[in-house]
Amino acid sequence: MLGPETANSPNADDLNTLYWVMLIVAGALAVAINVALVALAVRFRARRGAAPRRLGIRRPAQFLMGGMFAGLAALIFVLGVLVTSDASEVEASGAEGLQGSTERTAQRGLGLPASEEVEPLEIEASGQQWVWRYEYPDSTFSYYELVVPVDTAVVVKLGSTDVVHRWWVPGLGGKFDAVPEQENQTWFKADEEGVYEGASYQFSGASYAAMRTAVRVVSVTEYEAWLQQQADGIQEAQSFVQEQVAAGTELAEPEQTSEQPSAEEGP
Ligand SMILES: [Cu+2]
Repeated sequence: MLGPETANSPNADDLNTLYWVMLIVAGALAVAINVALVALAVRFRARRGAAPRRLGIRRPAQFLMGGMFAGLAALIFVLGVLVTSDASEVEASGAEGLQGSTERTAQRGLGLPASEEVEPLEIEASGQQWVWRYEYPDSTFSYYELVVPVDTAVVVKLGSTDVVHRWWVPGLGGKFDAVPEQENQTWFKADEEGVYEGASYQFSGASYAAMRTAVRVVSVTEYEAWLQQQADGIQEAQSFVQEQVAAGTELAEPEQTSEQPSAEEGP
């Protein structure tokens, strides 16, 4: 693949724009410099019976060229600052997104005042060796896969329980560090449903390569159904454990003792 992954979020789009601008400018410069080099070599080359001509450079030509390169560098720098600061601005959710549709808010009797800013969906992403844990506003959580609604501004609050991890889903934005005891955040607004694969990019211990993630973007109704299902599943698992604990420890103990000898077997 020549270019970066297709951008499906405004900030990823900004980064891709920069990528292409840089690539084209750098490519054009490389071509121009090499063409000039060959042209000059041909023009001033030594001929049979004649000494090579000495090329005298006039000062203004040096200033002109130097000025041009400096101007170009300054232009790229300013463009980089503008585009990256634009990429960090969290956009508002769209009409298809969570809380975006007035029809849906009316349906659920939420009646948001028109003037009120719609808050983005906030997700707590916690890196730990070696898996990502996502916590949703209602305290429901998931591991590895983050499920979010389409066309919705999602702010990802990054944290870590152990070492520095890096969150990166190329289709949805840039790379961001999750540092223990520090807050960092990024955001995205997926414009299309689908699964966006994340990548491991920062060494965080032996199994860091397996510390992948995925963002599954679904419709708002699917998201709500999933969230409910996930919450029910967690609730079920928790009450199961509580029942086991309440039923007494006799259940767990014999199992443990029977398991122990097998662990000591082997060379
Ligand atoms: Cu990691």
